[in-house]
Amino acid sequence: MKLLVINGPNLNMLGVREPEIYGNRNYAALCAFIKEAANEVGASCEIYQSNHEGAIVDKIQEALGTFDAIVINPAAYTHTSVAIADALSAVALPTVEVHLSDVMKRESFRHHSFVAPVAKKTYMGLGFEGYKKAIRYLVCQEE
Ligand code: CA2
Repeated sequence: MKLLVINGPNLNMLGVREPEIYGNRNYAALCAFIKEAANEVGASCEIYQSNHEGAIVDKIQEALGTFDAIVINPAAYTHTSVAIADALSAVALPTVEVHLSDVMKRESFRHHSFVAPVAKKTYMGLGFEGYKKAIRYLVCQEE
């Protein structure tokens, strides 16, 4: 199975600030963790990070015919982007939403996700482990 993992704005800043929310490990460590999680279940994966909404929409559209499933942490666009939700809906690839932090325990503006209704599942508050769970759910139907 070919997985596309998309990380939204500012996730490339991991490990630089706000360790109490996002942990001490940096973005390179997250990418290594995701690659390892995919390897463990025999999947290939491409990891894409962008700070730009339109670039993420383009990447989702390009996934059609190239990838079998999408793992996405849309970061702040989770709470604002109809365009990203529409793109996921348009390509109709099995998608799992991931958040490092538990957004339901944070500010109320983070409680709503435009992506959740088009995702098969959402993992939040599990740190890096959420990406592994998303990959295992898509590849092995493991909850
Ligand atoms: O918990 C998550 O994974 C989020 O998607 C992260 C987003 C936030 O806007 C969502 O509400 C929840 C923010 C990612 C920014 O990450 C930073 C990492 C280090 C320093 C500053 C920001």
